[in-house]
Amino acid sequence: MNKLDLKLLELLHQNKGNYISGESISNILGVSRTAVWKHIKYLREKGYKIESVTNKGYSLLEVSEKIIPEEISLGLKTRIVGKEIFVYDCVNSTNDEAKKLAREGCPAGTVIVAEEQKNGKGRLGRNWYSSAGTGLWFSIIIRPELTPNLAPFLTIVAALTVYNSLVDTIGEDIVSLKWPNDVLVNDKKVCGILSELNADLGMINYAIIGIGINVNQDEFPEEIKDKATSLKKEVGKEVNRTLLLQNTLNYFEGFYSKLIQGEHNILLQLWKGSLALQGKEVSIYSSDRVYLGKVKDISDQGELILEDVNGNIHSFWAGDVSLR
Ligand code: BT5
Repeated sequence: MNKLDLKLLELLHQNKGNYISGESISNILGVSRTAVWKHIKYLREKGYKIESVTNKGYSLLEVSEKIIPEEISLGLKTRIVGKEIFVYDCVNSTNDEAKKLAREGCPAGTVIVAEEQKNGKGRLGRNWYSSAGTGLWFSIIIRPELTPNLAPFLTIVAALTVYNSLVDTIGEDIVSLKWPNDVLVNDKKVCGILSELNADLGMINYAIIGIGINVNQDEFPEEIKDKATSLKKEVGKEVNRTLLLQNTLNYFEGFYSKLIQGEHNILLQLWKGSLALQGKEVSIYSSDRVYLGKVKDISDQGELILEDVNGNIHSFWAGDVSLR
C-alpha cells in the first residue's frame, strides 16, 4: 500500500458511516478523479468493501480481512503501544519473535502479529492452537519500570484488556474471566495469555505479553473442542480482526498506564469484579496435586484463596481451575 492509498483509507475511515464525494477526495489528496477511482479499485482488491453511490460518493462498509500494520495504526489512540507493528504470515510463536526483537533493543510498545503460529505456546510448555487467518495471535513488548514482584499484574492488565475489548465487541452477558489468565465466552475458553519476563538485579528489562484470541474459527481439534470456542461460534457471525485488535491495543495502553502509575488496587478490584469463580466449588490442579474446595477470595497479590473440604486455607499463584 503506498502513501496515497493510506491517505485515502484514512479519509474513508474518518467518514465511516457517511459518504465522501470523489470531488472532495480529489481536492484533499490533490489528485485527479480518475486517480481516486483507481485507488478505490485497488483498496477493493485488497478486501475493503467500499460502496459508491452516484451524487453521494464513496463509503467504507467493511475493512479488510487481512491484518495490515498501517491499517491497525489508523485506529490506535495510543502513545506507546503499537508505534511499531510487525505482521508476519507465519511464525513459530509471536512471543519468541518478540523476544528476539526485544533483545535487539526495539522500542517499548512494539507489537508482533502473526496470521498463523506453527508452534504457539501456552503456559508450562503446553501448545496453543493458532490456525491461519482465523484468530488474533500477537505479542506486545513492554519495558516497564517495575520490580519483578509486580509482574503478575501484567497478566491482570492483559486479562482486563481482552475482557473489556470483548465486552465491547460481543456484549457483557457472555464474557467472563477465569483465574488466572483465561477469558471465557459462554464458559468456554476464547483467549489465553502468556506473559514472559526478562529481569535482573530487581528490575524488569522487558516483558512480552502474548495474547491469543479465537475469532473466526468454525471448528477446533478434537482434544480441545469441548473447552475451546471462537467469537464467531458464539455470536454466529464473523468478527473483524483489525477492529478487535485496535480496540484491544487501545485498552492495553489504558490499563498498563494505570499499573505504571501505581494504581494496582484499582486494577485488582476491576479484575476481581470480572472473575467468574468467586464463591464457586472448584478443583485446582497445581504442582502435581489436585485440591478440592471453595474459592474464598483473591488476595491483594492476585493469589486465589481456596478453602478445602476440611476447612484448611490454601493460596495459589498459578494452577488450572475447573468448576465442580
Ligand atoms: C494459555 O496457556 O492459555 C496461553 C496461551 C497464549 C497464546 C498466545 S498466542 C500469541 C502468543 N504467542 C505464543 O506463542 N503464545 C501467545 P494455558 O493456560 O497453558 O492453556 C493452554 C491449553 O489451552 C492447552 O493445553 C489446550 O488445552 C488449550 N488450548 C490450546 N489452544 C487453544 C485455543 N486456540 N483455544 C482454546 N484453548 C486452547
